[in-house]
Amino acid sequence: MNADPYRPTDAATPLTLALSKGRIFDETLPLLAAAGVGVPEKPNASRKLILPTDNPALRLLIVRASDVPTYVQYGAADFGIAGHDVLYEHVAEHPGGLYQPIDLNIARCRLCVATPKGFDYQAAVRQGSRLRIATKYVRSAREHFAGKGVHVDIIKLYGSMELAPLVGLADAIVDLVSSGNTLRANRLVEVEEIRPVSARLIVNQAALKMRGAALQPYLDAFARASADMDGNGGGGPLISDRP
Ligand code: PRT
Ligand code: MG
Repeated sequence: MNADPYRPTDAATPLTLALSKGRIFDETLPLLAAAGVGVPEKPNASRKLILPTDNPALRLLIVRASDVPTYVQYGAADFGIAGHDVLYEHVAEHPGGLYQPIDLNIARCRLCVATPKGFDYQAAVRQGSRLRIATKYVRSAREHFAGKGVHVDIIKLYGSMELAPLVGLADAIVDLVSSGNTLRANRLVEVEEIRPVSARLIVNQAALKMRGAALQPYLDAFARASADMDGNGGGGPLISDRP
């Protein structure tokens, strides 16, 4: 008998895929379709946090984007989909327990440094000024500026980084940019790209051992579909437990 009904281990229990609603959910639907899985209910419409699929062997767990690695690491979900931005920060504080077998090439954007229009970032860097940086991505920002030899004070925010330079909280932000519309709307400009970002499939290491046969068809289908989606034919397996 399973002692803990919240941690099902029975092979009859559906596999659980953790992901966030919004762009990651939307861009995952074609990957699920490639694996032969349809999702009849949408997270916003249903408000359910556990969504069934049309395959009784797979269910979806809808969680906050930054919580996806935690659910997978602790085995509450067998696998999940999370942005590299989120994973890079998570893995530094909670190493181990996660495989990142596939770059899914979805939810693509770039992690950037942005400043108010008119702020001479290159001059500030040349002059060795100490910069105040607002960001949700503390590890990425710290490493980026350390690599350039720029002294920074990092101010951790949880949302709307774009606001910080407008009200004098920071000189610059480190944030994700896709179309650039949010920066433009707030009179900010991108001054440096730190790295491109896309979403990864992550797998709980124990689940891979115990339920590998059930997981493998999804890993294969996602790898094929994401390689097709990537114009360069890239993507594909990339076994590592580090982002
Ligand atoms: O929104 P919430 O606080 O719940 O969590 P979240 O922001 O982490 O989730 P969500 O769904 O917004 O993002 C999930 C993942 O999508 C992120 O972890 C990224 O890997 C990826 N992604 C891709 C993005 C973007 N593109 C993106 N543009 N995540 C956020 N943005 C934001 C960005 O932070 C900025 O505020 O969109 C704004 C910029 O967009 P543009 O198009 O105006 O440049
Ligand atoms: Mg968001």
